Amino acid sequence: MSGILKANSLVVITAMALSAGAALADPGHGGEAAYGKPGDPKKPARPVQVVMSEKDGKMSFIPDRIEIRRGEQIRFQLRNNGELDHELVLATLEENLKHAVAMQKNPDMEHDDPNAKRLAPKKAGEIVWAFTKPGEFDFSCLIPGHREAGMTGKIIVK
Ligand SMILES: [Cu+2]
Repeated sequence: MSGILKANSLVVITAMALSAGAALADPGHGGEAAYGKPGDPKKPARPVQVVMSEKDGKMSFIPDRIEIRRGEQIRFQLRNNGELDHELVLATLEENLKHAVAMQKNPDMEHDDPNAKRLAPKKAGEIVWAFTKPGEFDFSCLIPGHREAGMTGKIIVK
């Protein structure tokens, strides 16, 4: 009995520690995330076009793999060619997986963060992001069911 209680409180403590870590990494709070920081629109940026769409029950980003040099600033030019709303959320894989669980509970959660953009069908938008650190990062559509249907991609910063 006490063993079970102990296990439960450990889970709670771990969850609290994880959410504290996410808050620190959140670029919306002025800090720099593991995957970089909001771009400076006055500085040069390499344009990268990303198209969102769905077809035959599959959803995708094209391309779904983007290579970037460390220190490069990217202007993601997003276009939703589908019939549904889509979004691109840039983060670490861990953050996006955790965020996806939060979205399942609150599907209408809106993102007003510099690392995310939600687009209605046939709309275009931009994210300008500075990739200051090397690593492999994730971009996904976190609208429930979309990541599972294929809307995810990888960013490699070298
Ligand atoms: Cu989507």
